[in-house]
Amino acid sequence: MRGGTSKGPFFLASDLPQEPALRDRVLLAVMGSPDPRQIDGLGGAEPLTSKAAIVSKSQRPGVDVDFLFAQVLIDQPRVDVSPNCGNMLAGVGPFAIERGLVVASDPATRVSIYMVNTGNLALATVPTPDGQVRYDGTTAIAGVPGTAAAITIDFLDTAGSVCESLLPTGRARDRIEDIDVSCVDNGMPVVVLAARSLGKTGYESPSQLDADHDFKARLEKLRLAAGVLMGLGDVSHKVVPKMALIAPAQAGGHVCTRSFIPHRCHTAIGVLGAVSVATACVMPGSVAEGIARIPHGSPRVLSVEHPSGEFTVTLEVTGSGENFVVGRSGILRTARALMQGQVLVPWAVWDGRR
Ligand code: NQM
Repeated sequence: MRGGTSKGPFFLASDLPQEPALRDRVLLAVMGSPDPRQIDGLGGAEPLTSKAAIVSKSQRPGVDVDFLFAQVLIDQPRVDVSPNCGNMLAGVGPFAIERGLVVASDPATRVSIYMVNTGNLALATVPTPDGQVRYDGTTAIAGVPGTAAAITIDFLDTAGSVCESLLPTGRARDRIEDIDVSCVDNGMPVVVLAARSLGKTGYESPSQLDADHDFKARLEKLRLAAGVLMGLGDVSHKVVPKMALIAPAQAGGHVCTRSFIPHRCHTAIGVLGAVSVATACVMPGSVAEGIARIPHGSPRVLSVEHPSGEFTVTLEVTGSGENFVVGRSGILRTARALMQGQVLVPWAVWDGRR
């Protein structure tokens, strides 16, 4: 399925091994990792198309399905299940309905989803006229050609998803290697910093940024140091925290971003990454002060600009200063079922024999 700006196989949990090491070997074989081209599998040789979703009926009271997200690394034989993915999440509601895990209503179905990776809840509303999932529609999202049916997703409790809290270092701003950063986890651990503090405008293209090896090395050094400060330990083999450069908005939005996931520049921005950046923007004392425009009202509606357009995040915010609290956040995505079938996994992967 395509979920938002990501794509990958969706599995019923009952079709995969329960044991994590064997499950990961199967996922690596499905996607063709490790290999920079993923030529021997279904992976698309870039992080946004090297993802899998594992879905099951939930045993939790009031929850419809459990969703485990797997980031299959491309050039290493590893699968990272530490963060979530708000894009793949967009496919979970339609998949759950089509696979009979949730009974559809007319005209829309609410699917409550427990995100196993981070232990948070999301509420997706999927258009289901006459009890059938409707994929076509008029909603455009940046990074996906054409239009499709809107799926709205509310995140109920994402503060401190992977880290201990919304501000994992306990501060809205830290100084690492002489650079001011804000470390925020509102669904995704992200290190937010002013593009200009690393000598960038923040308006460069992803390929320009990816081609600057000195800059990328400096960014990774900052990330490793931030990972320790955020309580994540040695993050050299983890896909979190992500890094986000910010600059004043250029196209009528509230802030402009270039995000790194974490080693390649995103051609758009991750869903929960955008929620965390938007949270940094409204957070008193963060590095976004003087860079982001802050909308008023409640919920706050922030337009986060990125290399291929913008991403709108709604945030419920109460209090100020030390009493600043973020509640529910909301986003809009689309999804598409692309194929149904069986992926063939070599026997050797299951029994370990070559
Ligand atoms: O932040 C990219 C994506 C993502 C993850 C990444 C995502 C999110 O665009 O919720 O969606 O950060 O690796 O799919």
